[in-house]
Amino acid sequence: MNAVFLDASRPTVQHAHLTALDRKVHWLSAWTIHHANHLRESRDGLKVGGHQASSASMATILSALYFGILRPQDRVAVKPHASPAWHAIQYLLGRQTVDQLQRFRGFGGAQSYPSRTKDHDDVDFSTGSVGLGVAVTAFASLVQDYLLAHQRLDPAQAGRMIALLGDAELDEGNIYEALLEGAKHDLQHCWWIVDYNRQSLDATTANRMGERFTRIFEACGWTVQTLKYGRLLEAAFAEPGGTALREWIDAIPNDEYATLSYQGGSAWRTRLHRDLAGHADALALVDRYEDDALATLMTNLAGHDLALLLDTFAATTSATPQLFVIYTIKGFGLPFQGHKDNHAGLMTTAQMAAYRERMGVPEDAEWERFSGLPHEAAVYEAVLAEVPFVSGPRPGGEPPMIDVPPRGAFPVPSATESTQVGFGKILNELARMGGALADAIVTTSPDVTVSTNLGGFVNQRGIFSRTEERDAFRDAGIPSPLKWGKGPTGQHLELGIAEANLFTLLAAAGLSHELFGARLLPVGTLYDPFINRGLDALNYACYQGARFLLAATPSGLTLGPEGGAHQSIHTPLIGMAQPGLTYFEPAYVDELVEIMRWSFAHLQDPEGGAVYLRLSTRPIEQVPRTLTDAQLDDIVRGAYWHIPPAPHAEVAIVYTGAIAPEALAAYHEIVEDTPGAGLLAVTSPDRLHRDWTEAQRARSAGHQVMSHIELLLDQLPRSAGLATVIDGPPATLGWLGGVRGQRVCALGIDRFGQSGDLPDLYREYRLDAEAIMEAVAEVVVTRS
Ligand SMILES: Cc1ncc(C[n+]2csc(CCOP(=O)(O)OP(=O)(O)O)c2C)c(N)n1
Ligand SMILES: [Mg+2]
Repeated sequence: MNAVFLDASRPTVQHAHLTALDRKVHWLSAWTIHHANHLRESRDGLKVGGHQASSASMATILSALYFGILRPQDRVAVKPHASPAWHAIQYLLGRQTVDQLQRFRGFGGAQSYPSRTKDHDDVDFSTGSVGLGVAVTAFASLVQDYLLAHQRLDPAQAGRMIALLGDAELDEGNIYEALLEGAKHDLQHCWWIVDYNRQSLDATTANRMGERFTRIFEACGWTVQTLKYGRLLEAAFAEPGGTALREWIDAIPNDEYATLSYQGGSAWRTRLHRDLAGHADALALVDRYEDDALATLMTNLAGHDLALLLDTFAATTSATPQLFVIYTIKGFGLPFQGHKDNHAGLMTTAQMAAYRERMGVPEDAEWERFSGLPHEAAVYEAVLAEVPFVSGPRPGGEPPMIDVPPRGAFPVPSATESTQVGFGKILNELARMGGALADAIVTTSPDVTVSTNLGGFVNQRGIFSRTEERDAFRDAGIPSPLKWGKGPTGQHLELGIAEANLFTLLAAAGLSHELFGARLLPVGTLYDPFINRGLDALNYACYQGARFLLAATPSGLTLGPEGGAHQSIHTPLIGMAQPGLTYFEPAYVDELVEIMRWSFAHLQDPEGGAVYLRLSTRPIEQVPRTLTDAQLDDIVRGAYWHIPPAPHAEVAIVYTGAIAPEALAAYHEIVEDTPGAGLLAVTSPDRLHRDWTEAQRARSAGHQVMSHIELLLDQLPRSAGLATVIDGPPATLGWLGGVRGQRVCALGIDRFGQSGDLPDLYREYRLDAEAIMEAVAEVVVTRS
């Protein structure tokens, strides 16, 4: 699995060249940030920022990986605030332009934190919200195992999934959720490399966690490699007096070590003389070093020793997941190294000039790739050309689109059905039909597979596990509607109850085509209220452009007896507000069929994205009808006239989702008094709203376009009112009044729910036909 780059016959020459390149990484990352803050014109007075200390802390670890260890198929999530160091490496490798570095944190330039979608160089995983980049590597590894087992990935193209993280990042709970899930799935080929500088954003971190991290990871089956000291220090420890020196440095608290690292040589000497007063050998050893050399020795931690890192990584060939805890100093080599306040610290112009001198970079050659290095550029070009990471193409790409079966291939719903049951039947039918689409689907759920109706699909396609596991109940002849056997051909990934893991897995699986060159169509289910539980991970998946279908069910007050803890309220607004995710909430199963057909195409469209279906367990009477092509088109565009208005209509009732029967009942009540009223079905408030704002933008750019909702509402007189209703926030549909300046009364949920049956709940929360009629009266009667 490991390509060892270092040529054993010439290790010192190779090391020297790589050390020189590593120096350049340190320099360029500090300079890029300096340029953005001190040299580029500022038009708004805002601090630009960037993290010189965090980059310096990790630069050598990055250099070791990218210049010596990684192969094209390895994928890395980089500690967000080390992005300047990462971009510097890409620049040295010829994969990033100087223009991008010069525009770091500027519009159109290299992003503050590595971004798959916005950066121009080849970011594997976006990072920024700490913890998520770590977890996604575990799930990417699981997806890789899935593809290997399904023979959709050439084993020679399998890589290591690597996360580079800060030590304070280890406080993020989602890391441990991923750790537990990884253990269940026998995670492999995953490395998490901790930049153990013992500093967070605010301060130096506590001493007490070090050992515990080791125990936690080992308990989950990981190998923990702790790299503490560099080779200079190790050599000193081997000298007479070295043992006492080691014991001293082992015992010193983090904050005191950091303080001395900041203060430098004479402070080290004073302190060592005080603490090692009885150890003549040790003091003799210490006094062999001048102040600067003593500071270098005492800060010679493993994370700053390139050769040690190269050797350690190259020697790690096991498939077992690895946690590397690598001691470093935050701000290493910079004037604020070790200072507890250095997280956002920026070198002053004078400090930067001194640093430039120290790094041997000539003035006006700050951006040159190899300026100030001992050899001419051709030497380093030759070294870089041999780097295994650039030895071949990276896997991934845009696999061919998979056709979606025609509408007629899907089941006809029963007379009375819920969208959740309809969803299960559609997937079940897809599994039964077979073909490329069914084979590309991978379902997943955080322990709600059965209760979200994925059972039919799972029964047919099986649960994934790298090894065969039999279903003991089935073997014992105990009747159950669900087969729970597992094996390498299974297409369902069963997760424990941790919704963040669901979204992180959907992020990884939803990027399978780009990461591994194999297209998957991930379908995840969960209870709608628990979207909140994994919201940052959902946002993270969307930010990376991951493609997945999320079915959230049950939703809303309509859940009834389950009560307020399970009744989702504000998820429609999440669906509308979340970029990269298109939210639908159909009422009828024939609508759902079309929306799912559209979704499977949208997941594969280069301009597409992820989809969120907000579904319900409420069985509702279906409308016996054959939808026309125009109606089908309207359904996926977000709305259609369930009952079109007459030209003189005074009002329209607008509804979304499982509340449709109440809207219909109210409609039939009011239509006598307000003849010609319309009934508008909104299947996607999100698409409708987005289309409207896009049309406004297009018009301001001089294009004559009308949005779908404008065209629909154009069929109503401008004086007609709108009574809107959704089992969700009233604001989801309330904006419709603004489209053509119509009076609106928006019904919905804006208080916590509670247990009850639907008549009681709909009455209490004003979702019943009576409330809708009252809303109609409001907009009709008060019309001036
Ligand atoms: C979820 C989240 N919370 C807070 C932050 C703000 N933040 C960025 S870096 C950081 C501390 C990082 O410390 P550490 O992980 O040890 O990294 P170091 O800079 O020391 O290498 C914090 C709190 C964030 N990016 N993401
Ligand atoms: Mg830290």
